[in-house]
Amino acid sequence: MSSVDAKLSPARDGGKPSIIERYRRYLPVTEKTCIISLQEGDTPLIRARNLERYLGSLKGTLSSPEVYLKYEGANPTGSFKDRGMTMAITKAVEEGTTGVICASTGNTSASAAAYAARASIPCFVVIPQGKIAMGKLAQAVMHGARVIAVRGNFDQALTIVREAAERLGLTLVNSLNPYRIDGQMSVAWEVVDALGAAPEFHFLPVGNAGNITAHWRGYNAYRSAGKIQARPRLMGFQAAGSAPIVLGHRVEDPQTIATAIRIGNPASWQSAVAARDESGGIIDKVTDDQIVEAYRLIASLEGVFAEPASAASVAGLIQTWLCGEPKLEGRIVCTLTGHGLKDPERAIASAVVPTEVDADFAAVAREIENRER
Ligand code: AN7
Repeated sequence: MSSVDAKLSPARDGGKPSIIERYRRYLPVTEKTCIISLQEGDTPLIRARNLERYLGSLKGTLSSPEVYLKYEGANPTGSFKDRGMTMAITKAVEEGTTGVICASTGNTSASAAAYAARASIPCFVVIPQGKIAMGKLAQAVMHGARVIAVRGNFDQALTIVREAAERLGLTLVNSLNPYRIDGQMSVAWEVVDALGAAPEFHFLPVGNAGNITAHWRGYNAYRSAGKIQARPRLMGFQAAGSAPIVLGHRVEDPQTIATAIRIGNPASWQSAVAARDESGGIIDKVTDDQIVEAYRLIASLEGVFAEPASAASVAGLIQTWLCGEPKLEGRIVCTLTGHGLKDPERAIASAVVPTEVDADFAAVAREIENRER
């Protein structure tokens, strides 16, 4: 049993209200529910005017659509997973769980570990050995999760944890857990609350496909509640080497530098296809080169550091803008799913390496003058 205070509420404790408190009426909680929160959500929605000018320059025009970045890296553990995890862990505790388990390409494990620590419950995470970014592994171990690295990929890890949850009586906190999707709907609500309406297009990366499912359900819930009429077209992007939904078949050995979305058999495949079709959107692929290019652009043009998988949304935006189909107009939101600091090794490999000089003024000044030329 967890030792959480039944009255726990971030707002009551003087913090900012958690998403469960803010969106209580759309979520399966009661007044009695003890909320496990790290004050997730309420992330920045950043107008990307430099990126807009860049898009214009690609076509030699000054006009471009309005682009906004929904920066999910600003969540407590540095990714959008916290929106779903606050719900999943809150409900697991409410239902008297003995412990939680997940498979992960990294961010789910970091988030599960943090929220489980806060709830004082055991957390087991199964990851593909050698294929998760260093920052994410650091988080899982620091928060006290039991980390098991399997010699295989994410899809194999997910199969194993589904069986483990069933046979060992643990609560599965992958997005197969419906409470994860419930919490993740809140990203769409925040976008609408900020813009006053739904955007025309919403771009996002697709891996296990829980998040595109949640975005769509979120917009639909707001429409049912009468908050919006029009809904956005959802524009999902997979990495070219891990693009099962685009190809229409499983990928046995998925590959991409964007390890977060290195997934060959997405759990929410059907609902992602439904979100695409019902919204009149697309699910397409972008290459690793396009991902790295977008990753650098977001950081250098806008000062927003997102991890490579997140950049698939902006890579998809650039690709769609260049090919002209569908025609982009109105307001466009790109969800940037995770923080760039999660994967410092990729950042350093993608950028200009620092110049090393002697520790004297003249040597440093020479470098500064060189750069200015
Ligand atoms: C930064 O952590 O699947 O399509 O195990 O970490 O909802 O899977 C992460 C996925 C996009 C894809 N961006 O979202 C995991 C995991 C980032 C991510 C995705 C992930 P889904």
